[in-house]
Amino acid sequence: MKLSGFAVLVSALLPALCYGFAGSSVSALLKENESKVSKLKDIAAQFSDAPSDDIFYLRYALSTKEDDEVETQLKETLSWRSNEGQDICTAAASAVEAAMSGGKWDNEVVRDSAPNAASVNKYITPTQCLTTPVNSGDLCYCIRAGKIDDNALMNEVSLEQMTDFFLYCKEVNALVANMRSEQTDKLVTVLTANDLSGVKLVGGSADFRKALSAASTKANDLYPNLSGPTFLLNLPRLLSALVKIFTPLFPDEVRKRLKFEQGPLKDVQDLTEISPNGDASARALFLKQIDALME
Ligand SMILES: *[C@@H]1O[C@H](CO)[C@@H](O)[C@H](O)[C@H]1NC(C)=O
Ligand SMILES: CC(=O)N[C@H]1CO[C@H](CO)[C@@H](O)[C@@H]1O
Repeated sequence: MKLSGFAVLVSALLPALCYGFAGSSVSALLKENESKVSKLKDIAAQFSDAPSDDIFYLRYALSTKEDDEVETQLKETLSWRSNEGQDICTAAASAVEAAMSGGKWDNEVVRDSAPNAASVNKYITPTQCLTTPVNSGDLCYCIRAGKIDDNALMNEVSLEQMTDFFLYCKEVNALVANMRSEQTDKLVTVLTANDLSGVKLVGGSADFRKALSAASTKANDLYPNLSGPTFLLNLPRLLSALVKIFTPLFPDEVRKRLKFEQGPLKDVQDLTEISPNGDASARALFLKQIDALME
């Protein structure tokens, strides 16, 4: 499956324990955690449309939280998925299925199926926002908020609609990560490369930032064991001011795992260059830089 250009907006970024979980394969983890997974699946049976995918439950089973906390978290997720989140989850599932039906990833259908696509897609395209596989087998969600006309965008959509759009992107990423985990027998993580070049210190849309933040907080609960480190790249000189704007967007646990770096994506004009169908040398450099950041 090709993920080139699979564009999604993320914000959020769950904590990752250090990268380097070279450990067990998905099949071994499923086996060792079989009883926990099946207990979680029994709980899920009370909800309509609960996912059937074992890896979805495995990510809960691997939680370091107490069992009753994990069960509560699962119930809350499933309740969201069958109520407020239902349209988002249904749209994401059919989009991913349609995207793969031709044998190679068709990103357009994923973009077109997003909530409020008609408005949002005018402002957010794969040139500023895309998810691409990296050498480790994980997915890297790349975003350049500074290249998005957030004020114009937020004139067309509400804070809630924008949040739904981001949650849809996270659901698509989660579905793809679980599918690839199954195919590769390695638990796939979603890394985030947040390129801050061109980001405005003042004048950006507060609602856009609030939507990122709301989706980030929600996703932290909805997708345990999914998100890896967040790289904050190419921070302009006015560093401290920017840090103040950006870090409150992230939940506490995430804040601790933010990594500031210069370099990756710096000379990339358009993010599609780093996709597998993009510019071979730009992609090779990006992959090398991400490998270095993950060490
Ligand atoms: C998922 O859980 C495994 C096992 O506890 C852990 O090693 C890995 O780092 C976790 N991944 C993320 C992204 O939290
Ligand atoms: C509850 C449980 O069985 N957890 C196990 C899941 O698999 C990991 C990795 O093998 C074990 O370390 C856990 O104890």
